[in-house]
Amino acid sequence: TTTVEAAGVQNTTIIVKAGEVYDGKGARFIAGSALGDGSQKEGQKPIFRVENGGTLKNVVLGYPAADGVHTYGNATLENIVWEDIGEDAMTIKESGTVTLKGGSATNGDDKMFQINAASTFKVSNFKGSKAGKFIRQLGGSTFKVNVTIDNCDISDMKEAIFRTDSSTSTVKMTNTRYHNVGTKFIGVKNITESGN
Ligand code: DGU
Ligand code: CA
Ligand code: CA
Ligand code: CA
Repeated sequence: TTTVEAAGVQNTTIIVKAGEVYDGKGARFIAGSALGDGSQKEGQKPIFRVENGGTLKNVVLGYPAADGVHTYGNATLENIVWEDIGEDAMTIKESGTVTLKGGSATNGDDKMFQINAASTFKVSNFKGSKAGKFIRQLGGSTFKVNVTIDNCDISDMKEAIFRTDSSTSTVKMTNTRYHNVGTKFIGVKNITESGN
């Protein structure tokens, strides 16, 4: 299924239902005040919610982007451009494999990608710049997250590329260019790197 809703100011979250493909064809979305102001205030709503097996592609999120994109289960995110990061850009809310390929994100105060459930997060061919952390596993959580970063360009992170408090979480970073990222990995016990 391909659904393109009207682009522009969103005052309700757009839901990409289980198994559905949502192709924005390059349309640009921003959050209305009902979703949030894109500040560091918690509890803002996402512009997109992607349910299990859903695909979101070819969309631009502009300022203010509120709580960005939330995923529930397995999700594919392709060519998503965050012109600005709101409270955060994307959150894994429920366990699954989340694959993010292509696109970019910039201008965040703290987290770019927030992981709130045991999951596999695969990011490739993505450019991330100007935030606190490229990826943050929920503070204090001990579930396992497997992160793979391939062919990315990561720059200007105040703190880290991936920060976790879980001794079981892992990261594999390959063929990635990075610059000014603070401490590359914080709290990660299992690190594999090549070609960076
Ligand atoms: O106390 O639960 O920042 O999903 C901390 C909060 C925080 C989350 C997270 C998020 O970890 O709200 O945006
Ligand atoms: Ca937050
Ligand atoms: Ca958030
Ligand atoms: Ca921002």
